Formats: sequence, structure tokens, C-alpha cells
Amino acid sequence: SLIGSDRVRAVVGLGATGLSCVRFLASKGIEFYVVDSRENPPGLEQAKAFCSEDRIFTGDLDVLETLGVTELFVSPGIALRTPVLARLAERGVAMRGDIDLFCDYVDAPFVAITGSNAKSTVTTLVAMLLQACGKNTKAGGNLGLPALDLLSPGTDFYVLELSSFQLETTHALQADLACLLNVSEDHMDRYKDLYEYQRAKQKVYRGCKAAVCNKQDILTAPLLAEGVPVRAFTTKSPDLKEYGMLKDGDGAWLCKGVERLYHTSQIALKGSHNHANVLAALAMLELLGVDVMSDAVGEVLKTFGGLPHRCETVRVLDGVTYINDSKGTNVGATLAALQGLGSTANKKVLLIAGGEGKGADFRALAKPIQDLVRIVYLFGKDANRIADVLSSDVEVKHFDTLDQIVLSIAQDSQEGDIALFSPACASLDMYKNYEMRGQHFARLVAEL
Ligand code: UMA
Ligand code: ADP
Repeated sequence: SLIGSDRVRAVVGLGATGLSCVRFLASKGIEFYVVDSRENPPGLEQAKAFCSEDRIFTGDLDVLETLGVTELFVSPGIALRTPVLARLAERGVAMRGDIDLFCDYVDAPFVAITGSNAKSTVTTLVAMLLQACGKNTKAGGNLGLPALDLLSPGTDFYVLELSSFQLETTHALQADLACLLNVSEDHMDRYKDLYEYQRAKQKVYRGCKAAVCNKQDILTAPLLAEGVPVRAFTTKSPDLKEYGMLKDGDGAWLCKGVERLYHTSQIALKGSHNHANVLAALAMLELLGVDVMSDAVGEVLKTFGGLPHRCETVRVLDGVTYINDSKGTNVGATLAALQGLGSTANKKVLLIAGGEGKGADFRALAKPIQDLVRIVYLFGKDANRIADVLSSDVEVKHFDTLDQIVLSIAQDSQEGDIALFSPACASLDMYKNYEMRGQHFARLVAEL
């Protein structure tokens, strides 16, 4: 806890997270320094309203060594391996994060959701479902609105999307409900290997009161004390108490054990990866004590078609469907998008990929691309690293810009094709963020 201690604190980083820590600590009358390695970080002007200028240091993190700090609130964008932080940690300085602060002060039940993919979709869906069931619900965290900015009286539930970076600096999460959706390679520029990354993700379960995991992904299996209720979800037929699917003609039933809950025709989210997301959300509702068969739940499932930039159909032109999956920023997401389109898409997919690969191993894409994709269009920093793993019988085209790619697709495509923009890479080599990249794609397609 923060009260009555003689700690010397610093907020490290002045982006959205750092600024939320600055506002929060100031509102509690707690003193702190602020440090950012950037000369002119985005939150600088706003921070000055909460902290005297002689306590703000920009341009270099090394100044931390001269301030006598004992506790840091480190922003998720800064690696704990950064030399000055590693040196301070070695000397016993506490490395905390905004979520740790949130946990100290939250006084309503909260749900913590992590995973390599589908976090935002599931976080949004769970929050919409709780809200529709009459619960005053606030959603945020990695989703966009920093967790500390959500805290407000009269809230029934907080639903937090957490990244592995946020979990690294969280020591006692103790969520009322924790969910790890899936684990596949991401952010390999920040982790030694998949297992170090998985360890960060697994911290979501620490001290939780109930848990949801993915039966088809062993890396999500929680190690919990006896008596903590756990629900698993799967896109295969479920065991008793599990959430899963039973085939039914062209569609399938989402089930709990043998109990039929919703038919896929009653669900706006499309693709088996999205059905897994719905099952995870239903499992969470049950553990939160909400009736999964209420009219309110059915209505949300019937209408929520997903967030922008996640397998979003932006146009059908001359029989060609253009899909914006700019949020497909790692291999796992692009795999899910390809597989979600199904075998009916056989050789009808024109895939656009490339960008900042974050040190990923792209080999897992080779087989699904060979099976489903007719032409691959590559651009961005790591285009060649993707090209290197592709089978020689797939046609690959290289371009400098997305503009050239969209024009080329307009010429190459035939009726019935799917032009899928799912980069398997981050956008930061060419764009400010994945939203700008997705908007650029949608604009180019609209101009065709
Ligand atoms: N930076 C510096 N020097 C500093 C501090 C930051 O160079 O001293 C750089 C970082 O390397 C990074 C950028 O500034 O490139 C932003 O870092 P930040 O920690 O200030 O980020 P925030 O603005 O606080 O936003 C963070 C999350 N960003 C990251 O984890 C990189 C946001 O998630 C999140 O919405 C926000 O907190 C509120 O909780 C974004 C994200 O990309 C969407 N997350 C990653 C992902 O989803 O893959 C993890
Ligand atoms: P996150 O917040 O974890 O990045 P999003 O909900 O924004 O997750 O989705 C990110 C990407 O993951 C999108 O490209 C989406 O198509 C893909 N995706 C959605 N559901 C799944 C799933 N169940 N498994 C793998 N990938 C998925």
C-alpha cells in the first residue's frame, strides 16, 4: 500500500499510462518524480498541471540514479531490461506498474483478461454483456483508457484488458476473475523466448478467485489453489462444465456441456476464432453470477459484430471482399484470420502482410498460406523475412507501399476472391499505429 511510507517514487514514462499515474498520485497527495527518455513525451504539458517542473526530467532515464528513488511506476512501453532500470532493480528498487496501483485502490470486483490475441474483442464483449445485464461496468487497460482513469464510485464491475508488459510490473493482481485466452509468439523483441513471455501472461491468474482458460491451448492452463473455480472453453465438443461447440448442419451450437446455449446463426461475430471468443465471454459471465441465457445477453450476441480493424469487411467490389484485419499484428492473429475464413476460401485469398515483425518466427504461416492463398502481397520492414519462409509454389509480390498493393489487387482479383489485409506485423515501421494503417487500407479500397 502507499500510505504512511517514506518511499521515494518516480513515474517512468509520460504516455497515457504515465499521465494516469501522475494524475492519480497527485490526487492522493503523494509526491513523485517523473522521468521519460524522450525529449518531448506526449504527456509533458498535461503533467505540468500535477507536478512541479523541477521534478520532471526528460531526455534520459539515467537521471533516475541520482534521485534516490525506492519505487518506480514503469510504463508498459519501457522494458524492465533497460540498463538503468535493471541496475536499480538489482539494488532493490521496486518495479511496479499502473495496474499494481489500481489493485491497491479498487473497491469493486474486477475481471482481468489477457492473451496474445482477442483481448480487446473479449474485453469489449464481456463489458457490453455486463452492462446490458444492468451492471454499471467500466472497461479499459491496454484497450485504451488506462486502468486508473476508470476508477469511480458506483461501479459494479471493472473489466481490464492486460498486456504482458502490464502484467510484468504487477505483483498482486488478485482479480475476482482472470482469463488467459491464448498464448502465441508476440513481442519477441522484448522476451528471451516464448516461455518467458508465457510466464508474464500467466501472472494474470495470480491470487485470482475464479479463472477461465482455453482447453485447446495448454499454455493457458492455470496453476491454482484447490477450490478456485475454473471453466475451460474449446471450439470442439465440450466435456461436462466446459464451454464448447456441437456441429449442426452448416452451423454449430455453442454449448455448456450437453446444454445448447446459442446457435452460430444467432451470433453476429463470424469465424470459429470469434466463436471461441464468445464461449470465453459466456464462461466468464457464469463465473460472475450472470444468467448467460437472459434476453439481454442474446441481444448483445445478435448485434455485436466485432471491433473495427479486426477481420472487418470494408467493401465488396466486383464480387471481391476486402477485409481489414490491421489489428493482426502477430503470426497467431493472421493464422486465426486465415483459418477463420475456412476451407471454402481455398486459393481465393489474396493476402497482404508485412511491417515490423518484432523478431517473430513466421514459419507457422507457410502451410496455411500454401493451402488458402493464391497471391501474397508484401510490404514494410520485415517483408523479406516473411518471403523467406514461404513455399516456392505461392506467388509473392513485393511493393513499397500499400497504395501500390491495393491497385495491384484490383487488377489481379477475380469474382469470389477475398482480399485479406492481415499483416502479421506491427505497423510502427510505416504508421503511427494499427488504426492509421487500417484506415489507410480502407481509404485506398474505397477509392477503387
Ligand atoms: N517510450 C519511450 N520512452 C519512455 C517511455 C515510453 O521511448 O520513457 C516509448 C515506448 O517505447 C513506446 C511508446 O513510448 O514505444 C509508448 O509507451 P508508453 O508506455 O508510454 O505507452 P502508453 O501511451 O502508456 O500506452 C500504454 C500501452 N502501450 C504499450 O504498451 C506500448 C497501450 O497499449 C495502452 O492502451 C495504454 O498504455 C493504456 O493502458 C497499446 C499497445 O500497443 C494499444 N499495447 C501493446 C499491444 O497491444 O500489443 C502491448
Ligand atoms: P488483442 O487486443 O489481443 O490484440 P483483438 O481483439 O484486437 O485482440 O484482435 C487482434 C487480432 O486477433 C485480430 O487480427 C483478430 O482477427 C485476431 N483474433 C480474434 N480472435 C482470435 C482468436 N480467438 N485467436 C486468435 N486470433 C484472434
